[in-house]
Amino acid sequence: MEKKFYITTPIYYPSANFHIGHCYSTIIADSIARYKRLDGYDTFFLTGSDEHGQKIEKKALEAGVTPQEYVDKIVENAKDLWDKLAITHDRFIRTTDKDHVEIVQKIFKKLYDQKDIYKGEYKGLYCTPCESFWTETQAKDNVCPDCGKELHEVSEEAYFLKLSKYQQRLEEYIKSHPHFIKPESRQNEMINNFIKPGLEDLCVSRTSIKWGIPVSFDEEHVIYVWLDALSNYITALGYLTENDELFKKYWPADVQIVGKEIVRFHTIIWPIILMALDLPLPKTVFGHGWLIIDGNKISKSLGNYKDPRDYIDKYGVDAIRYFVLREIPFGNDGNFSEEALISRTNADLANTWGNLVNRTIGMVNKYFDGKIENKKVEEPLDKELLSLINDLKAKTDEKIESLEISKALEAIFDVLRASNKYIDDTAPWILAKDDTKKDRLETVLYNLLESIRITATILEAFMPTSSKNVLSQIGKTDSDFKCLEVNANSSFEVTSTPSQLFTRIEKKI
Ligand code: ME8
Repeated sequence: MEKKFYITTPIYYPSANFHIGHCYSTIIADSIARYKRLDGYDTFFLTGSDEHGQKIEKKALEAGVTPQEYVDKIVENAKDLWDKLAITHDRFIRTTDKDHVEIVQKIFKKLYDQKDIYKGEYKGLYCTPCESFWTETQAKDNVCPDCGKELHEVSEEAYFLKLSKYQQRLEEYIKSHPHFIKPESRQNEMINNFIKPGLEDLCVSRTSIKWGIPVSFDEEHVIYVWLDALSNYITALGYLTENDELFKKYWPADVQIVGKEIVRFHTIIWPIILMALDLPLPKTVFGHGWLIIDGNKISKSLGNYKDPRDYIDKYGVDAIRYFVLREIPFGNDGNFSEEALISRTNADLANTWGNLVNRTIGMVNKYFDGKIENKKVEEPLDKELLSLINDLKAKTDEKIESLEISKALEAIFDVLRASNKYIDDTAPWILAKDDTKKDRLETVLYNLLESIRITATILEAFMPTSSKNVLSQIGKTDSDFKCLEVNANSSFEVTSTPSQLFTRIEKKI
């Protein structure tokens, strides 16, 4: 059977330009998608924008443009940002896309016809910035549990989705599918804090908002954003249309990446929508932690951030990708600071990876005019390095599977560090002084080039630009995941004009 893989990011609100927090989720998803593609999976990677709702309506009004004009501009900016970050999504879905709008209307009608959606009266507390409704038990002191802003009471005719009907089935599902919610700590949080206290039916339409998808059979109502937004993961694949090959091929999603504050929507409302539609649930919803600046979440409402392009221009795209992937451990929050970014770039990218590539290519040019093959004059100390290299792909596979990307990178950098140590231990400059050691010297450099080839091939998923540069400097243009063991019988011709991969950055910000 063909190996397939479907990964998604949240679709972000284009209420303001995207910031480094949005980049973080998208870089994680992109790196996993790239890794899977390189590993032979037929992969679909979806990202996009969640364009409807009151918040966008208000922003557009303030800016004196229509909501559509407002979001068009931000989406254009977002697409440029994803280009600059080397993001390889297969589709950028917008909730204003015609196909999405039509399918959401069909989903709503289907759920209404089968009585999972019914008409009632909504009374409750609403947070405008988060576009979330809260119950009195959830919202203490009349403030939003997510953003801390004041809630207002609203009352209007509305349609509701019967969450309560699926409550027990959902709880059983979560308990019997330990990979559904990751990290595991969030499973208990969902069950104990949200499901066990009882699920109230969810309001899925509003009459007070105009900027949204109209309910096809009751046009006073527009579909309330979470039903509209969550459906993107299946509308993007042509669910309920004649062109549903992508849906048949890729659904259910393998990994849905979301920030921890929206795990609740993705592991309660979303699975219930899917259950009601009689569709399988995503295999894993991964709730990652937040990037923090000076103790606060980087956020549009706090405005505590720079345009991510400023960092990309200053430090390079791969340094940014590496930093966010390496610095933030599985599921935890991580601090985003330029100082930490500079330390990581200097220690790992310039001093470890760049240095290894530069020293090795320099020696291959100096001692062998740029061309070498394996002379197989082995010594016991080679074994340790070679087995570390040969075990690497199995380790990174395991860490990608468990979504511990920072550990996958750690394993790759262990090999790079061991390779630098191998240079110090074998001292090629001493071997070069002895003519009888020429074949040993060539074997040492061959082993180093194999280490560089294999690590750069895997690193292409995370730092595509620099990895391709390394591979081309050592005369290998194909990054082939099928050849990730040391090849005893190959040869290399390295560039005679090596360029530095990463330069050390002075700590002046
Ligand atoms: O919630 N650190 O959109 P949104 C890490 N439209 N990740 C962050 C972050 C930070 N400081 N700030 C934002 C929405 N993110 C909805 C989603 S999905 C059907 C609808 C990332 O623009 C993280 O992935 O508020 C978070 O969940 C998402 O951006 C929120 O983006």
